Parts: sequence; structure tokens; C-alpha cells
Amino acid sequence: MKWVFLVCLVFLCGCLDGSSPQTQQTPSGVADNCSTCVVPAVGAVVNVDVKDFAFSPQDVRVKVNDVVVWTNRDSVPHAIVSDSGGELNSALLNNGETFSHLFKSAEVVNYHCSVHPSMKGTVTVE
Ligand SMILES: [Cu+2]
Repeated sequence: MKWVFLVCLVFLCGCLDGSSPQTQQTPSGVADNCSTCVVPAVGAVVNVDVKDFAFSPQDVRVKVNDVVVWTNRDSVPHAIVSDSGGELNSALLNNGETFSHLFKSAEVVNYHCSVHPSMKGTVTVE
């Protein structure tokens, strides 16, 4: 019974390079659509306040699949924009508004406020 269950799992997922003939009939793209194989869990939520014309904390260290949420605590609008690459490109955030981004790969993203370029911050994804 257990064996049958396992074979079914392998067949459905296409995750393993099994030598079972059943897996050969699995379309190669099936793993991309398989909800039971890899659940792309969203990790922690890390908050950054935009306050007094600064990002607080200015540098954050997160893990892959963590979400960073910026909240504007100032009365003037701010926007979060990557220094390069365009990964971060928020709209203008008014007081109380938020911008969130899911970081999917290990990288270092330097960013600034497009309205106030002297406001700088860094997200290190590891
Ligand atoms: Cu700003």
C-alpha cells in the first residue's frame, strides 16, 4: 500500500529521476505545475520604517523568500527604488502607505528614495 502511494507521488510530482517506466510518461514540464512538490513558502516578513527622511533599519539582512515591507511614517511622500537593476520600484508612498517586495534570490540590493536620493538603504538576501 505504501509502495503504491510512493509511486503515485513520484508519478504526480516528477520530482525524482526515478527509473520507473511510469515517470517516462510524465510531461517534462509537470514539475512546474505540481503543487505538492515544492511549496514556495513565503518566509519572514521584515519591516522597514521610512521615518525622518531615513530608512530604519537602514540595512536589513533577510533570507531568500522573505518579504520586506516598507512603511512611510513621514508626512511627505517617499518612494523605494533600487540603485540599479530595477528590482525595487515603488509608487510614491504617502504617510501610512506600504510597499512590499518578495526577495527570491540571494543578492545585495542597494536602494534609495527617488524623491530624496540621499536616503539610502540596503537589503542583503542570504
Ligand atoms: Cu524620500
